[in-house]
Amino acid sequence: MSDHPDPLVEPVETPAPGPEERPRDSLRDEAPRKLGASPQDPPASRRAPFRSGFACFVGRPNAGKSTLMNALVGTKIAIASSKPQTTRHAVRGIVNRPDAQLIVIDTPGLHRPRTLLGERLNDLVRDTWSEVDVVGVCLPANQRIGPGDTYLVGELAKLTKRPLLVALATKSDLASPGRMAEHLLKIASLEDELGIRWESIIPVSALTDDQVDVVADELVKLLPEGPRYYPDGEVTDEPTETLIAELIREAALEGVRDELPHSLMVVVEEMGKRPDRPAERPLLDIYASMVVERDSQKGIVIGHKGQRLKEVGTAARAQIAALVGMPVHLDLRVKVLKDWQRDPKHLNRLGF
Ligand SMILES: Nc1nc2c(ncn2[C@@H]2O[C@H](COP(=O)(O)OP(=O)(O)OP(=O)(O)O)[C@@H](O)[C@H]2O)c(=O)[nH]1
Ligand SMILES: [Mg+2]
Repeated sequence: MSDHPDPLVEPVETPAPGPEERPRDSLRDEAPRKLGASPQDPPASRRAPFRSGFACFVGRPNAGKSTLMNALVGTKIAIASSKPQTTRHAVRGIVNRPDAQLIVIDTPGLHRPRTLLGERLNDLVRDTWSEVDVVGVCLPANQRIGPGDTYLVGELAKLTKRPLLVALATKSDLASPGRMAEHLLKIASLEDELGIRWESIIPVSALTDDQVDVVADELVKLLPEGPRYYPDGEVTDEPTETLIAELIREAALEGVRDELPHSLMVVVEEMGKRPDRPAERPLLDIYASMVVERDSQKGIVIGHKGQRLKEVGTAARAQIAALVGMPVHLDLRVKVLKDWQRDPKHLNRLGF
């Protein structure tokens, strides 16, 4: 990774901890400490208590978790695709409101692991559960509740320090009213079946923006009183390099299938503003590698006469330019890292 200053992230002053702080735990400790009320906030006498805290979305792969987080935050922070297991790390999106700051953690879909990467992703999901105030369980309305879902909710039920649970019937635009009613009843019946309690059950469509505000209100209502953990206006603490690598991976996922989506990984090797450019015509140089596991996959990713690689580069470049707010020169290479998903050394080095 480069050490160029991150163009998206403003440096945050971290004041010394005050006496009235909440008990420490790791998520709250990692968040930059802030910052009291901002000048635009109404005076304390007219203010409802400020709420803040952490929620995570869980659900099987492809349930719509990342799309819902993006809709709540109002910015694309996590990539989404029709391929299962698109998300590979815990991505934080920050919802800033006058009355609250909600930090949403989007985790990978819980699944039956077939590789060491899969096992590590599942561990990451479980680690997150114990650290959040609320868990939003995403149960897509276009699919029946299956063994994967009951397993997941059953695991949540076993936690000793159990977070509050909200059921989200995602992709509501894909279900008829009759089908939705049946789905909601089935979700409600999980309470007795698995010994849990839903704080609420909410149908939502991130795609058509139906009830996304209701989800935000409900999650905020369940947060404790607390300070802003991140400066107002900040939407994520993901490093820009990571966001860029993810946008390239999203573009590369388009049109590949079978094992290849799982084998694909993107690393930004270096990036920086091109020197000697006039201030009004900046250009960001990005050198990135698409990593695959086998030589045969390399050929597919590059495509006939490099056509696929070119298409991926063009699609990613447009998204990245929108993200960083300046034109981008993207140098995209393809590398083979044999069986990286199963190799602890590779995984450690890649940050899994
Ligand atoms: N019709 C419809 N499609 C949706 C909605 N939300 C998500 N999708 C689609 O469902 C697919 C999966 O969405 P993601 O947000 O990537 O799902 P995910 O749960 O994050 O998946 P993983 O990261 O693989 O666990 C994508 O093709 C989305 O466009 C929705 O509200 N309505
Ligand atoms: Mg996802």
